[in-house]
Amino acid sequence: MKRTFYLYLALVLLLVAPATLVQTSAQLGPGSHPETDQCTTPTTTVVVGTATSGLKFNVSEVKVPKNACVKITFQNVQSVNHDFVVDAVNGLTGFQIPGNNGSKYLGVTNSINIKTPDKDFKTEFYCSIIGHRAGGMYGTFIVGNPSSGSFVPGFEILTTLFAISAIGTLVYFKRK
Ligand SMILES: [Cu+2]
Repeated sequence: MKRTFYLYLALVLLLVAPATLVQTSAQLGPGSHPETDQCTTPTTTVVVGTATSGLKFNVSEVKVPKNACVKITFQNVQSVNHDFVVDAVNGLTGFQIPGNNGSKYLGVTNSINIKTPDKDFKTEFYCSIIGHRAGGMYGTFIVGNPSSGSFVPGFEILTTLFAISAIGTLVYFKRK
């Protein structure tokens, strides 16, 4: 019976430990992520831009297929510097598309090809110019179809279930 308890404990630690590592992404500013192409033959093209004014993109969601080469084009339609950034996560290489061409901002369009991992998940895209993300310049970057793949929520449910069963086991052994 003691063995079962330690097995539970090991399982709980295995599942809870990664969940406690809260994903933090510091605002590193322009130039902190690679701007190079990750693949050469894109099968999908996604176009995203800034809103016509304010600290906003023109979309709140960007959806890309998983396990694919995707061309992402970013258009800056403001005379303020902006960029399009996604941090490295789940096998996706972090990248940055600048919204400037030297000191020119208005009407600047840049593209990069990214290679998406074979995983369904959601993360965040944002503008890395200081203060812009905090001011609301971010959105959801969706790879694949997380609702049908549901890796992250499933993981959280499992963690919760194991945590509950671990507490139950602890109470059971305390009473013995
Ligand atoms: Cu910005």
